[in-house]
Amino acid sequence: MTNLANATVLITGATSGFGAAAARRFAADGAKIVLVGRRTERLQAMKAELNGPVFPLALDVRDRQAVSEAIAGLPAEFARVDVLVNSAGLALGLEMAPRTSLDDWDDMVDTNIKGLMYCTRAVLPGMVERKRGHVINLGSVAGTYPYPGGNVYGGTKAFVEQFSLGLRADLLGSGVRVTNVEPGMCDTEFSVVRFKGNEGQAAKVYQGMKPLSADDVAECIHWVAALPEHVNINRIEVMPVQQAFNGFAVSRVSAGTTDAAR
Ligand code: NDP
Ligand code: 8X3
Repeated sequence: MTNLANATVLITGATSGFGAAAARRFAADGAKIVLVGRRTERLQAMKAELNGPVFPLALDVRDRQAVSEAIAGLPAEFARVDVLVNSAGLALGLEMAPRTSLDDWDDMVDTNIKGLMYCTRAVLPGMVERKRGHVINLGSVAGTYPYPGGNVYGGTKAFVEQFSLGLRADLLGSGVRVTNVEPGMCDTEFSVVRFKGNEGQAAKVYQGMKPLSADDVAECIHWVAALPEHVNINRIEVMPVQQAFNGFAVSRVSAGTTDAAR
């Protein structure tokens, strides 16, 4: 197995959900953790909670220059990133495409695609030079299976899936591993963010079913990282037992009359 004690693990989106749970899981192994997020008070609270070497890094992953400078400027103890967990991301809204907000679309592209690209690009040269490392991306089942209102969110996660496979192609022979973790429904702050702070609407998403927990997903993230260094899990798709698939949707009225009602 890969020894994660003393490994440096940089986690984006570490102030909540999967990122925070992953930080706790890797810290339990004795890893050094770089916590990335925008909410500084949360970063400080995580630092206080985790026992061991932790470097809180307040950063907006959408800011290309800030990402590159912050990662290049990490203190020596945390500078050799062994594992990057790209968890910063969000869905905004569940509107049908003709009515959705372009600002929301921009924000999802800027965070889920461009932010993830910037963080990945910043750590890759060091990993390649050291001939070891692991990039673990948070994709989603939404990157593979479409659902109404998932439009650009699903598109960003399809990018993450294909980008992850493309990285595998580029990094062949480098010793660097890449995994796309693709969860289904998980009750984090994800739906509260998607519904712009409407906690009632967010709670309805998980009503009457048992979603994944952030710890369930952190266990998957940790498992792929802890496997022996010659083993690469390309994709790991994980859903709650109470989530599955539906049939294709069919419009039974003449063209042009229904879909406008959406
Ligand atoms: P949360 O909302 O609980 O956490 C999202 C994290 O992303 C927060 O720590 C937030 O920190 C950070 N973040 C968002 N925007 C930025 C930004 N611009 N710069 C830096 N950090 C940012 O959601 P989850 O933990 O559930 O989601 C994590 C990832 O997993 C996302 O990519 C999401 O799309 C994906 N996912 C979620 C699923 C779910 O059902 N929950 C299922 C499948 C995938 P801060 O606000 O402090 O910056
Ligand atoms: C989050 C899972 O199904 O809400 O990526 O899109 S879903």
